[in-house]
Amino acid sequence: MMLSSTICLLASLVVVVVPATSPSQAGGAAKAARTVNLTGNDTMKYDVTTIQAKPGETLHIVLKNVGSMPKIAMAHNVVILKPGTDAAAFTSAGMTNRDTDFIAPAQKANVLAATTLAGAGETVELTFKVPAKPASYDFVCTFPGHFAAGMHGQIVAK
Ligand SMILES: [Cu+2]
Repeated sequence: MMLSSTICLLASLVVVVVPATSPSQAGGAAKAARTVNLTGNDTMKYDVTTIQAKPGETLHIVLKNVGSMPKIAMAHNVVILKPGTDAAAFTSAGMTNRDTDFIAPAQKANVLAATTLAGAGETVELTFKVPAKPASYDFVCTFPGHFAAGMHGQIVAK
């Protein structure tokens, strides 16, 4: 048989280790998304409110609602806003828009990425490719009243 000997061709994997302090140059091959886990609870708080990121990296944000109240009364999401968006105005505009996860249709252009709403015990997620330019991105929970109660945070990309 021609195939009596096995030839293994090993593709050489080159692992490039970028120093943690590496500044602006974020170019190169797309890397796997980095997972960031958050929780939301019945006191309307995220457990993580600042997410440090590198410009150009892809974040996979996973939110778990660790509370126990019924979803109709207490649900959480993560909505990342375009820089410059007035987060208070954004969330109050959406308060009556239950069918669109409390995001006003007129405000949709200010959303860079969003999860759906998670009720008690549920997990929701989003993928966000951080733009190459260093910036900070507010994220909010759009469930009525939650932003005012402090349910918001920031992705700091630098
Ligand atoms: Cu919430």
